This record gives sequence, structure tokens and C-alpha cells, in this order.
Amino acid sequence: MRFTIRAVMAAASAVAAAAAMSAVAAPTAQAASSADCASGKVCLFEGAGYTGGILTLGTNSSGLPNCEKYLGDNYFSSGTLADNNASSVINNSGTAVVSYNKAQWPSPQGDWYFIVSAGGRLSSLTQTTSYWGGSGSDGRGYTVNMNDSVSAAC
Ligand SMILES: [Ca+2]
Ligand SMILES: [Ca+2]
Repeated sequence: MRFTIRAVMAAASAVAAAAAMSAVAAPTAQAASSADCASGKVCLFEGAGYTGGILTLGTNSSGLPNCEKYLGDNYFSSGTLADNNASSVINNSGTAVVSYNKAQWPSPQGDWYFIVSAGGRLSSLTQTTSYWGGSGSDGRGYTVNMNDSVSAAC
């Protein structure tokens, strides 16, 4: 009887170990890295440090990034809505990209926006040098928390 219980426990333990191993080995299909942002592309990442899901913005016939006037109909590779969820950005294109807090490109009235230079990247958006658009704009850069707030990019 004691032997039987031990055998059952050993079997259960083996099953648990196998389950743990398969959990570790399971592919994390939705996890992205900076390497996933192709040459010439502009990419938004769900997490800081180019992690989580990735959204690669399209390009036009000239190879320049397409304007995404509203990210409410774009999704990261993880399935998360892109609007108000971007936490890092890579700009592998040859042109600067402007990211807006509000979905009102191209006139940022009463809206914070920041610029990612050609070839530039921001691993975090919590302290982003941003500019106030529209009425009262003084052209100065301010440190603004733009994490999980980008709604448009152009
Ligand atoms: Ca995020
Ligand atoms: Ca927003």
C-alpha cells in the first residue's frame, strides 16, 4: 500500500515537472524585441524596452511612414489595441516621426506631441521631451509622461 502511494506521487510529480517544462518551453509568439522592427520601418511597442506586442506602421509608395491618424483601429501583435498603449518606439525610417497624444493629426490643437528622429528610438515614454501644439504653444520641449497615451503617428 505504501509503495502504491509513493508510485502515484512519483507519477504525479513527473507529470507536474513535465507541465512546468512545457510551460517554460512554450513559444512566446507575441513577445517582440527591437530586432523585430525592420529596416525602414517605424514600430511601436506595447511595453517599455521594445517588449510586448509590436505594431509596424505601414509605408507609402515613397517608402515613408504612413500616417496613422487614429490608432484605435490598430493592434499590437499581442492583440492589444495600439491606441493609448504604446510604451516604446523605434524609428528605422529615414524621416522623423511625430507621435500625438490625441487622434487629431495633423493639427495638434491642445495636444502634446513628441518627435522621434530618423533612426532614433525611445525605450521608454514616461519622460518624453514633448511639445504643446495649438493655442499657447511656446515651441519649448517639456518632459511629459507619454506612456500609454500615443493615439496617432505621422
Ligand atoms: Ca504599454
Ligand atoms: Ca491618447
